[in-house]
Amino acid sequence: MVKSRKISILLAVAMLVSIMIPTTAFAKLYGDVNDDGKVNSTDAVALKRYVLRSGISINTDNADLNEDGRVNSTDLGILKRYILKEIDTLPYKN
Ligand SMILES: [Ca+2]
Ligand SMILES: [Ca+2]
Repeated sequence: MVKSRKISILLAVAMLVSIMIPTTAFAKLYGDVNDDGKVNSTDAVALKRYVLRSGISINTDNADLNEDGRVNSTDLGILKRYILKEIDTLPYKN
């Protein structure tokens, strides 16, 4: 009886972990430069500041929108176009 309860608790924990991991800890949201879970003009502002070397910290993994390994004005241009709905999906490679 006690053993089966332990197993069901373990199963419940395992299920919770498997549900939570893809959506939180390791999720990558391209364009979410400030890591708030949304892609909007705030991210463009943050990325612009970063590109202009104003010393702010951003999520550079999410900011490399053309996946060239660098975060620069090209990525800023892509993010602006994405926010303006000129691009449907990120990352954007051309
Ligand atoms: Ca954001
Ligand atoms: Ca890039």
